Amino acid sequence: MTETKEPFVMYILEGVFLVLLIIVVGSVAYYLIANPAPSKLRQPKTIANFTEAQTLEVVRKSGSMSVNIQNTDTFENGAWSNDDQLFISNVSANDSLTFSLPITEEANYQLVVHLSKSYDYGEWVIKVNDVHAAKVDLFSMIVEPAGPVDLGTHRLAPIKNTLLFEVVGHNTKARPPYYQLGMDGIVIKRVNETP
Ligand SMILES: [Ca+2]
Repeated sequence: MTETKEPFVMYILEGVFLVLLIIVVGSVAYYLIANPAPSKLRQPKTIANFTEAQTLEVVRKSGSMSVNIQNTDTFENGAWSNDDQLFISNVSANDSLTFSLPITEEANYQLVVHLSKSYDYGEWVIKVNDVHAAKVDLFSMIVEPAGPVDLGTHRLAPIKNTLLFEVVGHNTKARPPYYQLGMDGIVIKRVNETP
């Protein structure tokens, strides 16, 4: 009887060993999947003379637009300053949103806005002090930074200077709700050249 028990015990021990091995390997694999090493793409972007969008005062918004800070660390394509953007949602056709630019001294300033693209973002016209500065189509199949949009050089005094975003349509490939907007922030850089 003892001769037949020894192999049986060995089978049991081997089985227990295999189960433990599977548990250990599975746990390590789960940890690696759940806690991936941070990608370099997800490190926040550093931009000189940058003002975060959420620090701009909203002086006017039409309709029932919602303006919220959105964390961008789950977006895998590209990097955003401070790992966030100002997300403008619940936008209807012809809606507009106006910010105030923080200017403390009269000078010439180059303005460069950093926006985002996504499958449900709209086409927007951007105006500085009511003067047309750019038109952008923010549609993309993926969520990604739109790249710098140069709004030109402007002579700005420390009065109420406005940065207006006006929705003018959407790409034919855009998906509902079509007209959204994401803004990382704006470069406000003092320059010598005149507008
Ligand atoms: Ca930002």
